[in-house]
Amino acid sequence: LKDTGVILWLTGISGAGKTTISRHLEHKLQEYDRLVELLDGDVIRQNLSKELSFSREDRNTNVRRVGYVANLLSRNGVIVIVALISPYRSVRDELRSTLNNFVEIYVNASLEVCEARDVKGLYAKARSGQIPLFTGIDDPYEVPLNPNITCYTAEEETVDESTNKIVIWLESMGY
Ligand code: GGZ
Repeated sequence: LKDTGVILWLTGISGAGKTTISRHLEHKLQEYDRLVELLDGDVIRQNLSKELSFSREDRNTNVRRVGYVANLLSRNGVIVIVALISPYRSVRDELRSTLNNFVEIYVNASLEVCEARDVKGLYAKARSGQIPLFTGIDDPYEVPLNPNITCYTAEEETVDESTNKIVIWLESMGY
């Protein structure tokens, strides 16, 4: 991989596998001796975006903030992996058109599958009304219409396959 920075933006609903793929990808890219930084929604919301709610406005603020930081890093040659639900198409498109080297990666697993897995028990809480505005339950997720890459994480691909798909794409695009 050549040494320009890039923003690998993983979008998808909770439990689709954004964090899992991100961690694998991080390790894989480090094998190429590249600087890699992971910006994960779960972690970002504990520090950089601590005061933000899950309203549409606050989610979009979160997404724009992370886009801003990702840009600072990527322009200095870092490979930035972002794992955010980022449910609204308009703001994703805004970043895609304003940021250099922005790669939109749709981590695609159906709500049915994610809810059945319910790794963190969040879907059950959302269904019982304990978490309002939960993406996929009572808040929208707008699927990417033209992502650069789609990872099918329900049953179709293993984590390794999804990760390799991204690396191969980067190589084929000259990164
Ligand atoms: C969606 C929520 C919510 C609501 C808490 N809706 O899968 P997780 O648990 O570990 O990661 C999710 C994280 C979502 O934060 P993001 O910053 O990625 O979202 S956004 O891009 O929309 O700003 C989920 C948890 O926080 N979580 N409440 N209401 N996910």
